[in-house]
Amino acid sequence: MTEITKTNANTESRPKDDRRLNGLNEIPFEVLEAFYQFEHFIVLGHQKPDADCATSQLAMSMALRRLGKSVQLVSAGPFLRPEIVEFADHFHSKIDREQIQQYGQDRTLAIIMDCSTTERTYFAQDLNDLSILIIDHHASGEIDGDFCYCDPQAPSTSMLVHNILLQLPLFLFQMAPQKYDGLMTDDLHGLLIDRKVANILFLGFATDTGFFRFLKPDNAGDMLRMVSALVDTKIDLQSIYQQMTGGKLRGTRRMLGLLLLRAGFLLDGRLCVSYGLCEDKKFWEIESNDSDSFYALSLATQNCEVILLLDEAEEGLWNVGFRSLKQHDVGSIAAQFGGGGHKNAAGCRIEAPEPGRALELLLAKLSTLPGLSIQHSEEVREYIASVPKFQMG
Ligand SMILES: [Mn+2]
Repeated sequence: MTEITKTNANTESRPKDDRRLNGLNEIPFEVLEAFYQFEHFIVLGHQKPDADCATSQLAMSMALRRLGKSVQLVSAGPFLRPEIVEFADHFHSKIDREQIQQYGQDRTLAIIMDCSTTERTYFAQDLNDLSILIIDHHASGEIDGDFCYCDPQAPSTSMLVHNILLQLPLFLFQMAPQKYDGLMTDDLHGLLIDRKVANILFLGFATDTGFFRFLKPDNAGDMLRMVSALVDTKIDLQSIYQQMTGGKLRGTRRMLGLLLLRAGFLLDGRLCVSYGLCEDKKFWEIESNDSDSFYALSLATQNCEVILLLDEAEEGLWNVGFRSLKQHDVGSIAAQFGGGGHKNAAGCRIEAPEPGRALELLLAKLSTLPGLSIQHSEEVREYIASVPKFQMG
């Protein structure tokens, strides 16, 4: 049996697959090859996984196991969001070093998904001696991988996984026809992507695109054509929507009311600012705010274009969420505070003794965005001054 050469396997002998994704970057040959060469995979994502991260990890692990690979599916958690709670049991909270020894470091690949640094997985020190593949769709931040399939045009990491799962069977078959004989069917799409995997991938896609609405005009058509194949497996879109949006604790509804009551609609309502404190969460007995609903309701407000939500993580430490419409690049603001995200959705953490001070720092930076001259606005100063250290009762 002759070995398939790189050029040969990569292009010429690859039959045209009509469903192959067009609106995304080509998967680098070395990335596909890595799935062929490595035997043991540690599938990681960022801490505090969202649905895109968790589903990408899960779908990738399921596919690799179907291909006869050994997989450690690992997450630092916590699985706080209701839409991914049901996945938590599939994940280990630690990397099993013994298994790595058993397979050998040179046959082990760590896949880091939905972020681009080992740091964000919480397992950086365990990964020093391993080869690393990054699969991510975020633009900001450096990339520390030996292999990388990163594409900022992709609406979700799950979409990149979807693309890999589409192309992998044929690639593996071409690399080793005898070993992967069973992979050749007419329906390449159905091989690794059955209804169960389709459900999982679609949830990741749906959450990161806000059920399609964050898709970019440039490649929305391609993306929708691609997920149509997931929908063809007869997944139930209404239950996925309910999984994505439902199941929230009643306390989060009260807290949402509080965030809306506290919101300042500044600069003719173009900028919406609000904040939540640790003691609020304690009072309403919730672990986290339903910030997504706050963003959706605020962006639905007349004139509103930019949102800043401050959420106290612990004494003196604040999680900051930004959302924006149109040209406002809040990702660049978050990046200046060491955070990340996209142009219209981003986050960071800052230290400040009280919310008013945190807002001052953040608004000063937001003021550098074209069309948001906040710095000299009297109403913004007034709003900041009005932000108390809120006391319940
Ligand atoms: Mn994502």
